[in-house]
Order: sequence, then structure tokens, then C-alpha cells
Amino acid sequence: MTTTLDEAFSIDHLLSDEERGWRDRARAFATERIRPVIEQDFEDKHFRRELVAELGALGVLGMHLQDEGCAGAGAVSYGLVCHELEAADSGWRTFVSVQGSLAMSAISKFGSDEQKAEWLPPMARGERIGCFALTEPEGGSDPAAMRTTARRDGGDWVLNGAKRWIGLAALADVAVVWAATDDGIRGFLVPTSTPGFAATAIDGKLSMRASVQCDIVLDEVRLPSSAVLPGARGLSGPFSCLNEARYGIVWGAMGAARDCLEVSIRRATTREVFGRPIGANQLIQEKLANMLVEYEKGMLLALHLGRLKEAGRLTPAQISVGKLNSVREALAIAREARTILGGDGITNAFPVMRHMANLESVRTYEGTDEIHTLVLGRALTGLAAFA
Ligand code: TGC
Repeated sequence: MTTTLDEAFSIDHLLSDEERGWRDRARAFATERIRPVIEQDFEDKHFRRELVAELGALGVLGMHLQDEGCAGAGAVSYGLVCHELEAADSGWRTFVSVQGSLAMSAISKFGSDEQKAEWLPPMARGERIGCFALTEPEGGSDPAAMRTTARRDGGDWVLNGAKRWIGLAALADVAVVWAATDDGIRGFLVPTSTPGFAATAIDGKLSMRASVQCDIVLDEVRLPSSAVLPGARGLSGPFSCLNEARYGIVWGAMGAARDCLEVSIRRATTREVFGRPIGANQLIQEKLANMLVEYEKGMLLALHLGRLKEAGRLTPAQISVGKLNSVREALAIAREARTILGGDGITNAFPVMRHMANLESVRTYEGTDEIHTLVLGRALTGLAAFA
């Protein structure tokens, strides 16, 4: 007897009807709109911009926010959507993370009523794209060392500096830019048409090829005083947005893992070697069983963290546990899937090398494995290894 992951091992019965509805709609979208084109888009380095408005119509952009135009969905519903999108491709989950968890979250948490009214409804509909500019070319792990500055000039702010690895910046309408001021780190809403703002897509990526990451240069970018996010002071502002995006990754990376496991099961039951399906071999069954065990553990952890988040009890250190585990195990599952697929596993007839390459980016952004390890080391010992 063969069985699907959904039938035998799903968390279905632990979800509400509403949560299953979000999951099913996201899965249908991924199946119908992303999967048929993703291998070619990855090959062509093509970000399919027309899907942005469709994701807006689906209601998933900023879906966890309570603001005007946003669905106000629960954390588990949002996680399930991330899971389904990343099962198709990490690039599309990344888009939803950057738009909803980073750019819209920053405006929602720290923006004025006017900023929220101007940006959040069109961003939720996918009519406007946002990006989140924190990381700089000299390194991403220590944002406290940022060199981008904002100085007062009369009633204006003037920004100078550079950012790197900023998702969607070249397509964005607004950038949430974090900069050092005399008063600590502040966030600014920078319309990307502002003179002195330039974003260039980073070329040569062997990962996240259906997505766009950019360099940004800020050269005497002059903004009115109303451009500053009034509610954010210090690094806890951007870090609280990173918490949201890292939470989505806990679910998302397991989506990529699920896709690799499902492909492996199909291959194991249909590919014949030595006159029988390779899945009849104990060595293949052991690989599949180990993949399943880590997938199940990852999903139950994601659900647990989601429930904690909904109860307002999720801590940054718990998010680090989830991000570190999900991405690490998803990568291991992708690598094992490749061995089950044999030589075909390195081709784009199967998604595993694409997932594996994407997950290398996911492993590094939103806090590297090493940073999350050290966050946990500090939580356990009270001693900061990165100080
Ligand atoms: P420290 O400087 O001591 O603390 C600064 C303030 O921040 C607070 N804080 C947090 N608040 C909320 N959530 C968190 N997770 C927080 N972590 C720190 C902290 O309490 C303090 O507050 P206050 O009020 O006392 O000033 O920093 P730290 O020692 O706590 O943290 C050090 C470290 C290494 C953990 C932190 O710098 C870190 O997390 N580094 C990694 C940065 C990172 O994830 N960068 C990724 C940027 S985004 C990205 O990769 C791409 S965006 C997606 C795209 O565009 O495609």
C-alpha cells in the first residue's frame, strides 16, 4: 500500500476550517499559477510580475495584519500559505515575506495613520510593491554597524549609503530604508522614484533565480519629515519585522522539503532497477523514512510556534529554533531526495536541485544558521558570543 503525505501524516485534523481554507487556496494557486512555469522562470531568471496582483486578489499579501485592506488572518493560516508557496518555489514565498512580513509589517507596526492609509491597502491588493532595506554590502549579520545615514536638513531628511541583497527593490514602489541618525537607527519610507535612489538587480545568482534581489544606492536622497516611521527607534524596529519573516520561513522551508519528499516517493515507487521498484530496497526506504521523520518534526514545530504566536507568547529565541531547524532539515531532505532520483535528480525535470539551491539562500537570509545558533547559545548561557 502506498500513501500520500496528506493522507497519512498531515496535521489536517489540528487545523480549523478557516486555516484549511487558506492552505487549500494557496495550494491551488501554487499548482495552477506557479508550478507550470517555475522551471522555465528559474532557467530564464524571470520574476513573473503579473502574479503579484493575483496574490493580492488571493488575499495573502499582509494577510496576518489587522490594517485596512488586510485579512487579519491567524499566524497558522499565514504559515500554511508560506508552506504551500515554498513547496512550489522559495522565490514566491520570499516575495510574500518581503511584501507582507517585512515592508507592510514595518508600516503597520511603526507607520503613522497617513502612511498606513497611503501604502497598506494598495500593497495588500498587489498594486504596489514594497521592499525592506536593512542589509548592507559590508555584511548583513550586524545591522548595528550600518553605514547608511539620515541627517536633518531644515525640515527634510537626507539619506546616503548603500544596501545589498534587497528583495524586489528594482521593482518596488516604496522602500523601507533603515538608516543611522543622531537619534539612533530610524526607518524611512522612500518612494523609489525619489531622485538619488537607484536599485539594480544582482546578476549571476544560482539560487532564487525566479526572484529579484538588488543593490541599492542612496545618494543625497531628500525626503520630507513625514517620511520617517514615527514608531520605530533603534534596532528593535527592524528586528521585530525580521521576526515575522523568520516565522514564515519556519513553515516555508518545510514546504520545499515536502515537495522533495513527495517527488522521492513517486520516483521510488515507479523507477525500476534490478527488476523491481527502487522503493522496495531497504536502503531507499530508510532514506524516505528519515526524510519523513524530519518533515513531521518540522511541521509539528511550525504548528507549535504558530499557536504560540497566536497566543502572543512566541519569543525571538523560539523563532531561531524554528528557522534553524526548518532550513537545515529541508536542505538535508533535498540532498537525500537528489540521491533517490539518481542522475535525473540533477536535471530540471525534477524540482529538487532548484529547491536545494533556493534553500542555500534561505539558510543565509533573515539571519544565518550561525547567527541563529549564537542567539540560542546566548539564550542558554546568558553570554553573547557575537558581542
Ligand atoms: P543588539 O544590538 O544588542 O539589540 C538591538 C536591539 O534589538 C533588540 N532585538 C530584537 N527585538 C526584537 N526581535 C528580535 N529578534 C531582536 N533581536 C534583538 C534588542 O533587544 C535591542 O533592543 P533595545 O531596545 O535594547 O535596543 O542586538 P542583539 O545583540 O540583540 O542581536 C545581535 C544579533 C546578531 C542577534 C542581531 O544583530 C541579528 O539578528 N543579526 C542578524 C540580522 C539579520 O537577520 N539580517 C538579515 C536582514 S534581512 C535579509 O536578510 C533579507 S530581507 C529579505 C529580502 O529582501 O529578500
